[in-house]
Parts: sequence; structure tokens; C-alpha cells
Amino acid sequence: MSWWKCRHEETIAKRLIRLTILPLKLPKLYPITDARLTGLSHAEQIARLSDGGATFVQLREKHLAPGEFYREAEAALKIARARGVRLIINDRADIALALRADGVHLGQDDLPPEAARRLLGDSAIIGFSTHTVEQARAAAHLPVNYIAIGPVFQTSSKENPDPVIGLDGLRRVRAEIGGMHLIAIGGIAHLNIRDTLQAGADSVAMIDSLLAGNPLEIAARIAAFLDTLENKENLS
Ligand code: TZP
Ligand code: MG
Repeated sequence: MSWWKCRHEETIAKRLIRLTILPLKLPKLYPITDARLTGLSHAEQIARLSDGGATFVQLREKHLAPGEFYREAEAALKIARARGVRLIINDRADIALALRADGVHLGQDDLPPEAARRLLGDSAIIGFSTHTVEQARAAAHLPVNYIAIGPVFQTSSKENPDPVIGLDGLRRVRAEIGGMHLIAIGGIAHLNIRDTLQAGADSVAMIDSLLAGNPLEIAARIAAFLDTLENKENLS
């Protein structure tokens, strides 16, 4: 088979796979848990985030062994289900599958999105992290429900972050990925949220701005962000 025919068939196959993925509406605010920052279990964080109005949360755990990760995620999913919160597991499609979580968030070095889609099925939510315009362009052809791009701004929540892409990078990504849901991540705060949405992000993912500081204030913090996002004129 010629190289061109082979590439052409591959492209058609990829498009067909993408067509089986139903578009879903994701909220504008995407909180991510961090046990070290808060000193709280993931379950407790989800309860507090949900108290403030969060409906969609990513469980991110970079330090536990798989068995402990699994048990933390199991407890977190129980709370999420009881409160009607959709829960996405960072990194681990196997844990998402075992627990029947709502989906998985994959990085460039995790299980490839096509493989995770085969494991989890068409109804799972699969998100994919990208850090450059080129990675985002390639991700737009993958069987994923959303693309995350970042860090948009400086962040201290990620070890060894990729270079900051800035608002210009975010605009370029928006222009490259058509209608794919785009989540901006990295250093998002009240100060830059308006510019981030205007540059083309559909949602904003946050750790520090929601979770740093007194854990008793998590619910109030998220409620304030939701209020800001619902009343765009408040965005400063
Ligand atoms: N990926 C890119 S930046 C980042 C991740 C997981 C961390 C975002 O955290 P923060 O505190 O909102 O900057
Ligand atoms: Mg990962």
C-alpha cells in the first residue's frame, strides 16, 4: 500500500473514532485536588469543593503508591457520587476503569488516549494535557473529550513544569483545535481569569487559587470563582 493511501486511511479511521465520542458539556471551573497542599484526603477535598458548588473535579495524586492511590480514589468517588460530582482520575486509566470513575486525565507520557479509550469505552471522559501548540494540534485528532493546555502562567503546583505558553500561546492553540473543548491550566487566578477566557479557554483548571491557605475557606473560594464566572462583568 502506498504511503499516501496508508496515511489517508489512518486519518479516516481517526475521524471515525472521534465521531463515536459524544460531545459533552463541561463546566467552566475545573478544580484539581492536591493532598499535600491542603493536608486533606481527596474525599474531604471533594466534599469541600462540592460545598462551594463544584460539579466536576480531577483527582490528582503524585506521591502515593498505586494501592493507596486506589483506596483514596475509591473513598473520593463515593463522596463524589453521593454529591453528584463527576470525578476524573489523573494519570491512571486502570484505576479509573476499576472504580468506574467518570474518566481519566492523561499526560503526554501516560497511556496513549486511543488505548485509554479502548479500555474505558465511548462514554468515559478522557482529557489530555498538552504543553505546546504542536501537541495541541495533534491532540485535536485524538479520541479525547477535552484538551488541557498549560502552563499558561507560572505555577508552583507542578514539579518540573513545561515552559509557560502565555496568552498568545493559548490564542494560537484555540485557533488550531477547532471546536474541541479547551481547558487552560497553570497559574490561573482572579487576576488573569478574564484574559484567559477571552483568549479562548472554555474552562479554567485550578489548584493553588482554590486550595492554598486555610482549608476551611475552600468552599467560599470556589463559590467566589463560580460567581465570577457566572457574572462575566465581575471579571477583572
Ligand atoms: N499542569 C500544567 S500547570 C499544572 C498542571 C497540573 C498545575 C496547575 O496548578 P495551579 O496551582 O493552578 O497553577
Ligand atoms: Mg499524567
